[in-house]
Amino acid sequence: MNTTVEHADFFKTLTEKSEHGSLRGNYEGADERYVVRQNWAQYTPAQHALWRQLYRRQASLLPGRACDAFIESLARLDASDGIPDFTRTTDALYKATGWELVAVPGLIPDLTFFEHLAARRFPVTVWLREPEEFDYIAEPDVFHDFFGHVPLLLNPVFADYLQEYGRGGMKALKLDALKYIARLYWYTVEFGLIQTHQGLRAYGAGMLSSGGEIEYCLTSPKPRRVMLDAERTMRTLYKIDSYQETYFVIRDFEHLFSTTEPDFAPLYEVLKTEEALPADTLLPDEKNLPPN
Ligand code: HBI
Ligand code: FE
Repeated sequence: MNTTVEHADFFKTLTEKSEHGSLRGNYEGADERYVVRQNWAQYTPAQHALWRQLYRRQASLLPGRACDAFIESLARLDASDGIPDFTRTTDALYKATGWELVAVPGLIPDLTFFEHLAARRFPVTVWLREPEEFDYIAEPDVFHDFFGHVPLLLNPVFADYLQEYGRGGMKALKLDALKYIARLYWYTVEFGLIQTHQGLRAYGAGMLSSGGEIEYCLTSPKPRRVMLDAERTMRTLYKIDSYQETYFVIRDFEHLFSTTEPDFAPLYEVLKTEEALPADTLLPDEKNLPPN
């Protein structure tokens, strides 16, 4: 199976699944914002051990592949010993950038997700994958959400970007433009690359929490690597069940912030008249950046 699926459709399917009780999380105790108690004491020694294994493997892949801001911030989170207690992380995070972590059962509705981000609250899934899922898991778990997403919340510019993204998401829903803003999220927060003096580095949680794509995205000659541009990125379809066919590259986190800051309402009007671009598109005037 290797199909291009719209992110919005993907999440719609998941919402339907949750209504039929087949999303993995336990949504019963969730409040109206889908927040639950992490219940840290309930994690078993085996789950903490699996976390340490996941952490050790993934941390060993970061040098030369993840951007420095990610590596430095991950170390500051002090999360190598076991599944972290979110309240402890929040203490450090709140002091650094005013962000908090909230525990959620798993995927949550788009509007709720955006509202959390706009209020500088990052939703982190509470459950951990099973040992058989060490290398791949379809739904985000605590390892993906925490290891992949939380470190960069310590970076002030990225922290502001993600809040701005949440505000943009709320506006996009009103303008019937979810699929466009979801593509931007996918190609930045999940699968973004950044230029450095040492070459390309990963900053997206999707590849930073993946054993294979973290190397593929930087060195494989197969995928395209093009500079991030709001219109181009929001026009581009993406793969949810294979490595990406295109990565969008930022110069620095200011580039990311300034791309997201403008009011996208006029751009959505243009995008609605345009055909979406397949995930493997390279436009005639576009430079395909070389792999490392
Ligand atoms: N819920 N827990 C969780 N994590 C996400 O990344 C997420 C979500 N709900 C909706 C959603 N993402 C999308 O709206 C964005 O990825 C665009
Ligand atoms: Fe994610």
